[in-house]
Amino acid sequence: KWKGEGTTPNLDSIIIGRCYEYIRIVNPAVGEKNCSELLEAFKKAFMNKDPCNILPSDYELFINLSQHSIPPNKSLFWENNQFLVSSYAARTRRYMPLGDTLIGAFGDLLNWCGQANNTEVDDSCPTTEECENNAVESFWRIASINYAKQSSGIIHVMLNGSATGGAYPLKGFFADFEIPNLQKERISQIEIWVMDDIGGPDLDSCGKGSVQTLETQLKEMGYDITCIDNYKSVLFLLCLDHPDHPSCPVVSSALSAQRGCVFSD
Ligand code: NMN
Repeated sequence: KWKGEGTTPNLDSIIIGRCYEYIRIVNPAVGEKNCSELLEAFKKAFMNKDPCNILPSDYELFINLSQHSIPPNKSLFWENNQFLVSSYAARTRRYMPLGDTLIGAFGDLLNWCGQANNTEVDDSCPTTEECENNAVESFWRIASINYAKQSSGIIHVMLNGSATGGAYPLKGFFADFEIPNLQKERISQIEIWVMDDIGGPDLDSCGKGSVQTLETQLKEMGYDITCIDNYKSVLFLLCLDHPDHPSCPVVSSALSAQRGCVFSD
């Protein structure tokens, strides 16, 4: 039928589990929520409907019910490095990217769609090339818009300097749905981090290529911008898997401590 992956098996159970884990353990600051009610509102957006006729506004009730504040300085936007972002963010302990909000928890890494005149989910779903108004695309559009509107203080953006097609794609959720919805008066600064893959090509960096396009665009909108190439804190995380690679920092005090250990005994 459709070219895209079908609904993730056990979707309801995964979502209920994630929802309670989020409100009870990950981020109890969101307060009391009825996760069954949230799941019903989520499913109402797309169940029993033509899977190519789902609009972002169909998720409005779900978004309103699951809304919570994003603490200032905790927003982290990104393109082309979802897994690096989620490990760096550490489930809200360091940052709170969209995937680490309650709304994001309902969709992160999952897939879903319904069928017209049928109360079952489908085992194949339309891709955005097949139709733009599909259940997953429309969900992330409204989720991204809402997340950008809630973001304040210093805004962080993590881009991939080794991405083919540019670190800052001109078509993507960040460009199309997040930047236009940032609330300028609540934002003090935007800090861009351009991380190259370890051993990967250095295609884009601060002041060059598509990153320059982004910097110019944001400056023209009146934002105060800083850009950092291979921000050290994130680089340490990348280097966990490549400790001896020449582009990984040598921590001098750790080295002397190690030496100290060898000689002190
Ligand atoms: O790389 P794409 O899919 O264009 O989207 C990344 C941006 O859009 C991020 O800034 C993020 O806030 C938002 N987004 C996040 C998810 C997710 O967390 N799984 C999905 C789609 C869009």
